[in-house]
Amino acid sequence: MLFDDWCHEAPFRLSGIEPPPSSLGGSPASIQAHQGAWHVCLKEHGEPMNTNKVPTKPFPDQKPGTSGLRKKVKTFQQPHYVENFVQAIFDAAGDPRGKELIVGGDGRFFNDRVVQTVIRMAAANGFAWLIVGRDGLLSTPAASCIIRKRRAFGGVILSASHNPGGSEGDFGIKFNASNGGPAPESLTDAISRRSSEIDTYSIVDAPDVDLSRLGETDLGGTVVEVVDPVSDYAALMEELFDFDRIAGLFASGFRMRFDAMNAITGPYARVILEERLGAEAGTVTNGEPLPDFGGRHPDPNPVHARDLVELMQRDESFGLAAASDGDGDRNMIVAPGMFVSPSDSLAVLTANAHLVPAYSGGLAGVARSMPTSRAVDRVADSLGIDCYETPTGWKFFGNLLDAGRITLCGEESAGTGSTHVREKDGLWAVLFWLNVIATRGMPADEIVRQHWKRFGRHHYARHDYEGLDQDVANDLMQDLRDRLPDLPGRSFGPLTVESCDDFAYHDPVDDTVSRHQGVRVFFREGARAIFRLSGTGTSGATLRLYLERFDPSPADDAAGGGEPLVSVARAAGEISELAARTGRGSPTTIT
Ligand code: VG1
Ligand code: CO
Repeated sequence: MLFDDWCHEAPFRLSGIEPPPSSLGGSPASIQAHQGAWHVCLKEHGEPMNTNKVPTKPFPDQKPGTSGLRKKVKTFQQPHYVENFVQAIFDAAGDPRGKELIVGGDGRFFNDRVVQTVIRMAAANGFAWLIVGRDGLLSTPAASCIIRKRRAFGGVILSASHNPGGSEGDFGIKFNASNGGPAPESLTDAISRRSSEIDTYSIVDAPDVDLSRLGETDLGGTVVEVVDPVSDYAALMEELFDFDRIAGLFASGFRMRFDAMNAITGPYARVILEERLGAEAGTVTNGEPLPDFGGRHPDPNPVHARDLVELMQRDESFGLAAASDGDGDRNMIVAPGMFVSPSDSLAVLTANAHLVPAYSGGLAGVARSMPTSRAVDRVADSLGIDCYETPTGWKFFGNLLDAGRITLCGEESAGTGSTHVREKDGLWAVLFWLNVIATRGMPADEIVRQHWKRFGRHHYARHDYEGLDQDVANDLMQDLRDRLPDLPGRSFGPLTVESCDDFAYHDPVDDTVSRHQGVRVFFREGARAIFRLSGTGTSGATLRLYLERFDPSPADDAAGGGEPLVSVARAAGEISELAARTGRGSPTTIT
């Protein structure tokens, strides 16, 4: 039978939704092409449905930041606001007809409404197949996993990640491309351009799809398939890590606490840690995704998850504590008596990667975002592998991962990831730690201390100045850039500036250049201060000041980065005239 004939009968196959047999003759030849053509064929033969072309006017503020478009819920609730941006994505990302799209979000307030809008618009724009997480839920790394597994066109992820939720909080939309990773800058620029000229969007007339039941629904020839959000992701984790060994660790009485912060990771952590690996019931706390995250700020750091740090100071029966953020891509690791800085965590995982089945064959290279401490650089050096320094945000790692130049990567903001998906991945990092602890048979704090002994310690802290006046923050950064040529050789207290620059990244894979990614000041004494403005905030400006100081022979105690960084913070304050310009005597948050 020829493909075209098979296609002709497709309406009769809709209820069964079986792919064309690979034995079909005629073109297209490959299975991949068969799948695509089959989707087109379903599209042609499915139930006709009314598609509306709705006139609209551009909004001036739909420019994606570090990770997608993030605004107050109220902004997204304006008529046409969501629709305009989603149409801009579809217009900029390439011809959607006959393609497959993954849709889901972190469950925050408005997720349930926007997911239905995206489904109706995707159907109107000609997508043939939509994979939607049950109840509209998908963690960011799980979405990336499914895009890759299904070789989909891409994914629309509804999340403002670590930003607060609820009706007064934030919402966000991001698009991930067919490699599973955040849209690269060229695409986010194109989306933003399109949003500024848009005059219509397409949407089908249809009732809400019931997302509470697994299975398929036909929406004007577009198949909406509701899937379990956890199973593909859990299966991938099982391939990467030694689950038997980790289960053995739990069976021997190892206890841990995982705080899902009433965000998306609860269902994932329950299945993987408690059901598959046998961690005791109650290991996962705050496991129910809630629209307002229970009123907490789903940003896993020692401030917003202070109780975990305190637990690990006082209760010796726990071997590890961890938390993730709103959309499940960040990880916070707390060892007995010790918060592990994310920069250190990346370095420790890199140094121990050979103990994990997925990485036992060696690492191609590693990458860290520029503000992330240079701890991992030392490990890369000792392993004889390349270490890349990228701007903040996951979109810059994608090219390096796709090109096979790196295997692991991470950021100071609690993001760590690898080739397994194209996003940072919170639970993955926790499983990595568990695999290392189980294999080395050593407590997590001891693993970190030994790491410092071998490589030295990079004391690290980030000072955030939130809610600044936008102009004040922009002027501070501009004046700082203007003064860079005069800084080398000048002393600030005990520190002398060795060099400084306005960080620009030259992507070695596609040759694009990204400028103004933060100001770096290096001091002769092994210290560094970085200044940059956040690209994820939704009110005023947030100035991030990143402080680092290397200590080649650290004391054995686990005390945080405070003391060694005092002089670095002072020097940074003087250089930028921080207090005088912002009127702030101290940061809003220190992590
Ligand atoms: C912050 C972090 C950055 C991270 C980004 C997205 O960006 O600093 O490292 O990649 O959030 O993380 P910014 O521009 O505010 O510094 V998530 O988990 O909020 O998507
Ligand atoms: Co996140």
